[in-house]
Amino acid sequence: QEKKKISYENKLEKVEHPMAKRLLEIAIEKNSNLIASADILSTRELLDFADMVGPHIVALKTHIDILTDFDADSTILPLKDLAQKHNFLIMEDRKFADIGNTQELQFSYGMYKISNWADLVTAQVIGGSASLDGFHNVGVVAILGMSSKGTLTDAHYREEAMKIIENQSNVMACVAQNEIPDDLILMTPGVNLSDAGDSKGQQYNTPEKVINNYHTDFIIVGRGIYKAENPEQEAVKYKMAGWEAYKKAL
Ligand code: 5FU
Repeated sequence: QEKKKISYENKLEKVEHPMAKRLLEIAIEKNSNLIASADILSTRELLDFADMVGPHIVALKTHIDILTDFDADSTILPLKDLAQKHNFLIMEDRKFADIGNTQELQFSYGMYKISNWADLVTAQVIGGSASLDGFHNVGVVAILGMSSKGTLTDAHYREEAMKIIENQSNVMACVAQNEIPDDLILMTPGVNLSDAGDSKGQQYNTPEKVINNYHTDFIIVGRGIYKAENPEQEAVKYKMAGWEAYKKAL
């Protein structure tokens, strides 16, 4: 008999990080396992997008450094208001990949001051265990495996990376393209219902495939939603596809 996926309710009992608990509670409340990646270049469009898809997502994933008009007051304050209005978390996909001291500076200083507003941040584990220690009051989402063609995150890398991740109390989730232990949250990007990839190495799977095959907890969808003619309608479509696949995998 095939192994069943663990439910969000059961995972809620296993996780310890407060941000992990919040994320799972939101999933249960909204019947959604959708994280929208808002790879959008202007504040106005980012905010409009967040307001549109907000009711359907558990988290909005940002690449804050691609905004051409970032401003703490006009970008972050309204974004935080929308996160509260629609009950989603803000996940900054910074993919930190340096020594601990530098990462701490990048996390709290410069123009973005990520530590002031992000609920979750992504980090590579390439710098080793101690490099992750400085992320306080945030949920760290560790990159275990990447979706791009030719990635160096092969089985050996992932095995070593997983040792770091499992012993790091501020890590609450992994980004990966494979199944992971039940006490961590799994997020999977590279999800699209109509494309197989792009011309720059991205590789796509359907929500059903990543939930069925990897038992992923959360699908991360970028262009599939924000490039659609009607992003709200498309967000609903991905949310329903993700939730149906989740229920079937239980
Ligand atoms: F860690 C990863 C990864 O392995 N693949 C990714 O695609 C992160 N991503 C991010 O998810 C990437 O930086 C984009 O922000 C997003 C995927 O966007 P897409 O438009 O759905 O391809």
